[in-house]
This record gives sequence, structure tokens and C-alpha cells, in this order.
Amino acid sequence: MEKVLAQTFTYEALTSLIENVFREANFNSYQAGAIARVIAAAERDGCKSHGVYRIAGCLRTAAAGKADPTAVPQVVECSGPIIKVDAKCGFANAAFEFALPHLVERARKHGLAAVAINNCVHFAALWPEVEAITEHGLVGMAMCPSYATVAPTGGTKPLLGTNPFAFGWPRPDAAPYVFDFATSVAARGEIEILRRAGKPIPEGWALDAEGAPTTDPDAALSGAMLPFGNHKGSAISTMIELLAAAMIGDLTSSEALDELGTTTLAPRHGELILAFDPDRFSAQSSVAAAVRAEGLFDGIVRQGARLPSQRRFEARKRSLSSGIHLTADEIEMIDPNLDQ
Ligand code: NDP
Ligand code: PYC
Repeated sequence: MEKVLAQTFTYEALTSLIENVFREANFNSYQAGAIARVIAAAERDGCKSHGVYRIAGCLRTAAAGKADPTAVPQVVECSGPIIKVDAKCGFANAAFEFALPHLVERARKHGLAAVAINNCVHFAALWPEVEAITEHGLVGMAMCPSYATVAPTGGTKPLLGTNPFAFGWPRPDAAPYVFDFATSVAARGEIEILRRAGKPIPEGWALDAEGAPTTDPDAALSGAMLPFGNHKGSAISTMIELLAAAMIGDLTSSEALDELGTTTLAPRHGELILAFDPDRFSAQSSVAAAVRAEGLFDGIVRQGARLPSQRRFEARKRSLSSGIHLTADEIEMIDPNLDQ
């Protein structure tokens, strides 16, 4: 086989390459397309922890019978402000794409709407979802549990997930204000990337299996990660277990791990997504709200601070003008059989 070389892709070409890999593994077009779009978007935006390195995990999860690559998500209820979607054990990304038009329509009608996705396999970043909501002029929030890899503050054993939380605010003449973070000090994907590079993790990220602080990525992955901001992150992570697991009748991170039995596959659980129509919450117009929001963002930037997602939007701009550069190793992660 010829040596694989580094290569540069357009977003569309990378999406279609990744989609083909999943199609060849018998994923249907809903699953393959939605997964390819978020993985290519992660590479385009410089979010390596949820880029091409996740492909193998998705394929492994389906091959192990823990995700249904042929699932067609079903919108089971959408008559009021709460939309219920059964992902049918497919990936969350396709379920979100099915839910979005209903969420937008319901949020406009009621001022506020929520999507509860049940029975979805989850591996992805949440910013593509809140960003998609802001494209409709709505404010978005998304959260989900994961599998138990994080100790609550004061404890030493995994109980919570890395439970991501994302928020998006639409801006009339600029990219939206978006943040999206794990409620652990770092996403598990960051530890995995450092492990593969043979590098230590920073102090304060994790405990080993005996509950002692560690900078060894292997010890961290088999021990417990720590919540961000000590008791504050621990409580926010617990809130996500309550809202996006217990409340919507789906698995908590601990239950998801029990069911999966391993952290080497993607977990199945639920996700909660909210949309707010900024026109409906006050006597002032949404234009006035937008002006005040811009004043706040200006105040942040004028202090020399940066807005969340600024790095990501700059990476996107570079990728859209000069292409998405992938190393030979990253190309092999798309499909180890590629010999271009
Ligand atoms: P980061 O800590 O890298 O970034 C979190 C957010 O903070 C981003 O919006 C980032 O913007 C912003 N940010 C970073 N530095 C600054 C700064 N100096 N000033 C202002 N804003 C800043 O994210 P995590 O490692 O915690 O999470 C990475 C991804 O992992 C997320 O997309 C999350 O959804 C995903 N994840 C998914 C899980 C799942 O179960 N599906 C579980 C856990 C995480 P920017 O990107 O521009 O740097
Ligand atoms: O990076 O922590 C993580 C993660 C867990 C599941 C998907 N991403």
C-alpha cells in the first residue's frame, strides 16, 4: 500500500469522504450524513477532540451492536412546546436534524420550546446544535449526560459524565455568541489525544484508580476525571443528570456506563435542547435586546478578553479560505484502508 500523505480538503469534500466511510459500513443516509457533517465541522473549526478521531469509535459502537446505523429517528410528540424524539438507538446527530424544524416552529409559537431526545448514542460536540438554533434568530441551549467517568467534588470514584453544556445567542451582524464545554475540567477526548501523543495531562484534571491526583493519561482514563470549578461544576453536571436523564426518562451517566460496560464505545442516553424566542420575553423589542447584548460583548472584548468560539470561528475562516489540513495520521483515522 502507498504511504498516506497529508491532504487538504474543502468542508464539502471532507464531509462526503466521511459520509462514504459510514455508508460503506451500512449506516443509512440520515445517520451517515449527520455524523459526517458534525465530524467535518469539528475539523473545519479546529476541534480535534470531536473530529476524525471519533470515526473509529462510532464504527466500533455500531459493530458491537450498541448503536443502530440504520435507525430512522421518530418525532413522537410535537403538538405543544415539548417535542419528544426517539432516536431509535441511532446517533444523536440525526435525531437533532429531525427535531430542529419542529423546535424552531414551536419556539416561535410558544416563545420557548424544548426537545427531549431519548435513546440516542452520543459522541459529538454540542455547538453545531446551538449554532443551528441561532441561525433561526433563536437562543439555544443543549446538554446531555455521558457515561460515568467524573468524580463528584469531594469524591474519588466516577459517577457523573463529562456532561457537556452549550449555549448560543444570535447576533445580527456577527457570528453568534456560543460556548460549549464539558463540565469536567477537560473533555475526555482531550485526555485521549494527549495519551496518543505520549504527553502528560495537566495537574488538576484527574485522579488515579486509588483516588490520588495524576498527570498520567492512562491512569486518568482508568481513574476519575474532575469537574471544572470544583463544587460549582460538580453541581452543574448533577443538574444535567437531573434534567437530561432523570427528567426526560433516560439513562444517567452511571446507568449508561452500566449498560455499555466499557468506555471504549459511545454511550446511549438522552439529550435536552431548548430554544427561546427573544421577541417574546419582554416589552422591549428583540432589536433592543440585541443592542444591549452587543454592548456587553463590546465590554468583554474592550478589556482584552475574547468571546468564546472566537478561536473556533477564526479556524473556520482559515479552513474556508485555505482548506482543512489533515495530517497523514488523521487521514488514516478516516479510513485506515485509504491509500491516496
Ligand atoms: P474547551 O474548554 O476547549 O472550550 C470551552 C468553551 O470555552 C468553548 O466555547 C471555547 O471557545 C471557550 N473558550 C476557551 N478558552 C476561552 C477563553 N480564553 N476565553 C473565552 N472563551 C474561551 O471545551 P471542552 O474541552 O470542555 O469541550 C470540548 C468539546 O467536547 C465541546 O464541544 C463539548 O460539547 C464536547 N463534549 C462532548 C461530550 C459528549 O458526551 N457528547 C462530553 C464532553 C464534551 P473556542 O472553541 O473558540 O476555544
Ligand atoms: O470528550 O468527554 C468527551 C466525550 C465523551 C463522550 C463524547 N465526548
